[in-house]
Amino acid sequence: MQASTASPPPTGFRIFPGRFDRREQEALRDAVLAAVAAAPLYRPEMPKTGKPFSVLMTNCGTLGWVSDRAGYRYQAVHPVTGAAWPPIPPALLQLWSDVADFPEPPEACLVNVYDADARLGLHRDEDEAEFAAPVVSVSLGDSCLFRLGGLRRGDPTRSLRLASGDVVVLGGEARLAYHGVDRIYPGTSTLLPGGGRINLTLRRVTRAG
Ligand code: MD6
Ligand code: FE
Repeated sequence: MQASTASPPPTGFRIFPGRFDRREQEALRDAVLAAVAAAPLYRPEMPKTGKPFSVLMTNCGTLGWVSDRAGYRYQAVHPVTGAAWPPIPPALLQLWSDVADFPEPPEACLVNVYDADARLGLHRDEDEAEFAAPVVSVSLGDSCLFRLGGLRRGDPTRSLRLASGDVVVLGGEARLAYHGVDRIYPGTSTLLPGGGRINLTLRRVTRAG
């Protein structure tokens, strides 16, 4: 991780550079590729316009985040195959218990897959009913330039370079902060066959209890 610009991030933003070592990253990669074999990557579309995302997606967990012309939502089945999502890999459940500081387990793990040209526009994760729980993210493969803003779209932003094995937590005030991925740095990791970047985000979707 390498930071640039001045203003402090919102409280509740945490980063754990190199939280997973190479061997752990390989094990996570293999678990994610197995999940992708069961729940194939698909290309989401923007609500209303149907404009395709540059990022490919799938999910693990009892609920998965999807986007199509009808809108953003969580659902229990894959939008193309109609099958239940595969389970969240145990190493990710362990990560959540280690860093989330929340008593209930995550229900969704969104898998974002980036090629060299993919981007993710500035957004907030706000389709969940439980904002007391953080969103916990893991980066695998090529590095990216991650942008973190504030609670309003126009707030100042800062940019961080995230590398394979890094973990980011958006909790507290940062839970509803704007963020996005401006670019991928191709060829910066040998983890993924064919290159690219995978980001895993763990979310609590329903109110706990
Ligand atoms: C990405 N991450 O790193 C996109 N959301 O590819 C996110 O959108 C994200 O990293 C919520 C919390 C952490 C994140
Ligand atoms: Fe997000």
